Amino acid sequence: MAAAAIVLASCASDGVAGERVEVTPDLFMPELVLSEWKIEGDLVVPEGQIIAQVLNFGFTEHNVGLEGGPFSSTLFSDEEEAFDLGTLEPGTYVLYCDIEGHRSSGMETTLTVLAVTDGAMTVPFDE
Ligand SMILES: [Cu+2]
Repeated sequence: MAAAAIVLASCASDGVAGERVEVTPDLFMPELVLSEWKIEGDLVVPEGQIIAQVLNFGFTEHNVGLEGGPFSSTLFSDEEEAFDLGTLEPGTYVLYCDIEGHRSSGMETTLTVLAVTDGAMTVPFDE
């Protein structure tokens, strides 16, 4: 089961510090939304295999990936792709666009992976 994707029963992005968010094993794709010059979307996810739906809402090409890890394809405007980030342990990871100049323009953010205990994860901060 560890390799399976996990569903967020409610959107963790709306979480309040200390809240327990139930997660159940199922197919769920956090969304990562790319535009000029930011990476937005579901940036708090449960541990395990993370398959994100990457959407390029920008005007130009973008991609997204983990520092030291896999990268999505480079997507044209309005393209999207299912992107397997791999199986992630709890912690924080840097996501960025590796097209020249984009990261320094702001296309970098933090992905927070939370531990799942007893079928739920605890949101550590307000968003
Ligand atoms: Cu970019």
